[in-house]
Amino acid sequence: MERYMMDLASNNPARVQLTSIGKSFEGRDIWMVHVSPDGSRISDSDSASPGSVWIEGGLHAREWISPSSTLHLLHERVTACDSQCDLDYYFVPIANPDGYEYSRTTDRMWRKNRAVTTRSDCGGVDLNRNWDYKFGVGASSDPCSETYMGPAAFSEPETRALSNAMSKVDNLKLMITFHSFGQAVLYPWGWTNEPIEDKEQLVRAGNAFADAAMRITGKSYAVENSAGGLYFASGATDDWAKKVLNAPYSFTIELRDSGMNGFILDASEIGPTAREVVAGVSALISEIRK
Ligand code: 0X9
Ligand code: ZN
Repeated sequence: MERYMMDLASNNPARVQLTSIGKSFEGRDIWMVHVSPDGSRISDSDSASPGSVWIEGGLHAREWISPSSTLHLLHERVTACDSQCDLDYYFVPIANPDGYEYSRTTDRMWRKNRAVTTRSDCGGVDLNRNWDYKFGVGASSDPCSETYMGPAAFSEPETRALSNAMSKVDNLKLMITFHSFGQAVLYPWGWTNEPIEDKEQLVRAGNAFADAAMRITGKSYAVENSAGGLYFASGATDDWAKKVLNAPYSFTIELRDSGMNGFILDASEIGPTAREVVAGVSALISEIRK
């Protein structure tokens, strides 16, 4: 995956830039790929793009379909430039590289990062409970829990790197973090059941993703509020991007599940899931540009 990102950057020097936004707990690079607008699409070369899109993948270690689909989407955005390549795209396909590696080598069902905690027998912080907005609501303070929020908001190098880089993005219009499983487009809030004020436009954009996915593969995605549709959970990427960065559109998209164990998909699902994501994101962006 790293080699793919490096090759993409070196083969497309005018549009693709690869940067390490920081190191993980164990010292791995966290890579961000910036895809700039295609120059030919912008009439005035001095003018800024109409907006930026941030795509996060792999925050949870065992959700392998997330980095995979994120890379497919990245590939499509670079190689199949269409009416949407006047935007700036920022991709972090493997937001939790230590966890991903640990899931590959040691414990397939690992979720968190690989931080050493106060408990020698229980490591790891749930990076989707560690963001600095409503930290601690609907999360666990027990290091042995799968949803351990960590000792403090942004205690983890991964969430610090991600939030620092996301904060520097100009004119952030859309944030999507890909997770699995459950086939759902989740919109804020995750920390409260109070309906969000711009619910209508979030649902409209979410429906555009779901309708496109249905058209392309027949799979159904529910469009629902994080807290109501799923469960209370705070300190996640979506609520932070919406509240702190004021990104008008912020979603957690839960990708495919399968019959046996939703996290462990058959390899034959990789291609179709990626096609759903590519069609879904493209439809979602078209909808929000209206
Ligand atoms: O619980 C989570 O972190 C996400 N589900 S997962 O099965 N991939 O772990 C959902 C997060 C939804 N967003 C918020 N609750 N803010
Ligand atoms: Zn997840």
